[in-house]
Amino acid sequence: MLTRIPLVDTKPSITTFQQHILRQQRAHWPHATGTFSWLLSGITLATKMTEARVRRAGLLDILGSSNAINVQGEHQQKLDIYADQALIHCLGMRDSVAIIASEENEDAIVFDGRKGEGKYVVVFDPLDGSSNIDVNVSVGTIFSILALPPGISPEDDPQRAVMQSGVKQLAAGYVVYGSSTILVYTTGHGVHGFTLDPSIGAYVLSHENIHMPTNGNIYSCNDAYFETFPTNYQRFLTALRRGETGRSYALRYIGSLVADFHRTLLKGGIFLYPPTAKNPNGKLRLLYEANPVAFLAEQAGGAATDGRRRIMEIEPTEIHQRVPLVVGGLGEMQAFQEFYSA
Ligand code: P6P
Repeated sequence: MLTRIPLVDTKPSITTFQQHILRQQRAHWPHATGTFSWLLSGITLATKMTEARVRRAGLLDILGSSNAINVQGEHQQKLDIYADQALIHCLGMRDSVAIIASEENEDAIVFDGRKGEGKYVVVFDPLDGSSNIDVNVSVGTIFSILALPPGISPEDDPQRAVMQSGVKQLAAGYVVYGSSTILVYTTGHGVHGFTLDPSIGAYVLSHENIHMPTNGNIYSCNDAYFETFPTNYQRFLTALRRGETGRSYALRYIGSLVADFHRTLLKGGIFLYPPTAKNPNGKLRLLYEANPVAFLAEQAGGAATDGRRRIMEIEPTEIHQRVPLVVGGLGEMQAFQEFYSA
């Protein structure tokens, strides 16, 4: 006697990041071999390792500086070091990765013995916003994936292989370790967000096809430096505050790029880190902060400039190069441009 098995709804109630990558691969790169997807899974694994530490930072007594100083001359928080090592370890296990560059390491790292297997370059800020770790404010990991340029041997010229303009990015994303842990990424086919479900240890699709609102009601910058911003930035911010751009705004500034950008991506508005007296070229890094943020912003319908130029068209001249960053919805970016160019 046959036992009837009740029909099961096979429509997935959840889509994991891994499933989403494979779906994107089938849709856009049907002939792909899966090495790119395998690479992305290495990044997500490293962020889960970091997330576990971030969640328990206070308990593990790893708060506070490790007394090491990184290439930026900043006191390295122990979590910075852990996050950096987790990414180096996980990406080192992916034969398709030829070179990595990190905010925490002066020079690019070449994975030797890849015998031509290495096809990708990965640049990252392993733990952005580290100055906020001790006060339990959101921090994040930012990454950008590029192809190894043809004709460049990783061993011979790793720096040149890393220094590519943002339009060459194959994928970019971030993980924000906040009230929940959210991964947001793009491969050039929209921007998608995944929330980490600790009960199953998987990133689950929670924000499909994110679009940045054309106009928002929040502007974000470190107001303490206002007096040292260039006058065109001051003119724009003063007009914004007075409602002269036609909308009213609130100021929100967390001091962690990933958290400030994540809010701008979802709510719209504008984030600015202008040139200042202390950082005349801006503070944020082109390769592993501004470029991935710009790729995501543009894919979500927004824009990102250094005040004048499209971020993604800037040709890098050094790995840790700083740039001013203005990123937001098209409405605010247009208003900024009018004041900047006036
Ligand atoms: P400031 C954090 O240290 C960081 O690198 C970014 O995450 C953040 O946007 C910026 O610096 C904050 O800098 O000068 O406002 O403290």
